[in-house]
Amino acid sequence: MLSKKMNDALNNQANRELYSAYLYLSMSYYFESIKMRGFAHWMRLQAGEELVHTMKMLDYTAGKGGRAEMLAVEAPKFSWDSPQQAFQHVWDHERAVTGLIKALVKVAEEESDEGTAEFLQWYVKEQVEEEESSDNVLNKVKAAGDDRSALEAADRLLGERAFKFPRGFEIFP
Ligand code: OFO
Repeated sequence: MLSKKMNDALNNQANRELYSAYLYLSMSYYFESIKMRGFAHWMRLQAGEELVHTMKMLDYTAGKGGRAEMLAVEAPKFSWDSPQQAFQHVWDHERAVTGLIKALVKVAEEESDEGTAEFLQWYVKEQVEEEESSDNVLNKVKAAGDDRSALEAADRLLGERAFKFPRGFEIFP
């Protein structure tokens, strides 16, 4: 059984994961609007991953006798000045999320909830991957700079991304 403090903290983090999905969808439609369809595709898949992160956390909460609660989702930013600014935002955002996950692990430890601390290790590892992939993409976009044909090449490359459910979890088992 989860403590109330742990239950609330998990619901708050699930809300932040859903916000991440919302943010990346917003970026996806921003890229659609500037006709960079590969970047839009990459962001759409990223939003899908965030939805998986959200539901995995809510499922865990409910499965441990807690109550999964849908909290209000903040509206994300609507537009960016350039692809580089958007991908910089992704990188900054993912680093901030890593901080939130670490804080959540701390709550589990303070609550002497070893099961939740262990469950959260999945997110700790996932964040390492999220930071790596966003850093990678940011570097590609930075290298392209203002060169339109280099940006279009990066756009095509990111457009090849395929959706993979994150390790060991599918939304619809
Ligand atoms: Fe859920 O990893 Fe990004 O935010």
